[in-house]
Amino acid sequence: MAVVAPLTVKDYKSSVKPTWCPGCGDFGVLAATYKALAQMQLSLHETVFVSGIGCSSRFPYFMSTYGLHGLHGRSLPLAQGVKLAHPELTVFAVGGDGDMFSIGAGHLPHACARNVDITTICMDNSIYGLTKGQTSPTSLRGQKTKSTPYGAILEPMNPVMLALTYGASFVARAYSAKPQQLTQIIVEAVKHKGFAFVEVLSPCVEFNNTFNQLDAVVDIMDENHDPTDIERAMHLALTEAKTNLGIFYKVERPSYEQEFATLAPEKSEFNLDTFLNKYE
Ligand SMILES: Cc1ncc(C[n+]2csc(CCOP(=O)(O)OP(=O)(O)O)c2C)c(N)n1
Ligand code: SF4
Repeated sequence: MAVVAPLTVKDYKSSVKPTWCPGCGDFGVLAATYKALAQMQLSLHETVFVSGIGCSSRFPYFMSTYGLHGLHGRSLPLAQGVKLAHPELTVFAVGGDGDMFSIGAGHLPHACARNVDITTICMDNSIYGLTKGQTSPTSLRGQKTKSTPYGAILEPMNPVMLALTYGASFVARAYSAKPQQLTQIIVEAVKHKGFAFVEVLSPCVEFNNTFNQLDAVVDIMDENHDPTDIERAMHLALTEAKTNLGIFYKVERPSYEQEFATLAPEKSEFNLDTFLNKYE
């Protein structure tokens, strides 16, 4: 019997060199993702990265898995579609805070509630990087950007709080400069059977370099946080004095695919053919 060598980090790297600025936080997210995939031995031909548009959305080019670079703000519907058509695949939706909380914000509540088994990684740099530095929904109040030269007027959105409120079954926050924890969170998010939302603080060194401001991070996993306690998860998400990192919430709930299968017991194989046969 032929012995198959285990996949290494190198196997997940594509031949395309990342085009990000030197020092961009997204490099840390990419490296942690390679490590997480190698740790899980995910097969290249059964893994797909789906993105929208933005610097962070270039991610699929740098992976040797399958990838789909979609439209701005549409990574979530595309990724859910891929998963429903091919449930055997491990599917990721990746992109930036502009992509997911601005133009694509309408998809987030439904993706959280629907609970399709995909992993979402939002590289949050609180700025529009690709278009050269405009305010995003997570920009801080007072933040000076190309589109708010006198300072942003609005309070920032809180992605972790949003995902908790929308009913996501797995919610975490990580930091691109803390690669070990980030790798572990990605592994746990993929293992989770349902919609997993991971916000990754991933500074844009060109237009909003917050690396120095993110020193006061606290690992809630070290504090014996019970991830099934939604009230404490919300309390930790709302804490402003420090930046909490870790798995805020994780609960077992049937995925959309599982729920659907119970509605069509005579066709327990859930795939696109179920629909196509029906309408032929
Ligand atoms: C429909 C549409 N509207 C606007 C744009 C212009 N645009 C491209 S990327 C982007 C925002 C990028 O910010 P973010 O999603 O946070 O990603 P980052 O570049 O910071 O990683 C915008 C507004 C576009 N490509 N398509
Ligand atoms: S502009 Fe910002 S987000 Fe885009 S690659 Fe450069 S550092 Fe990264």
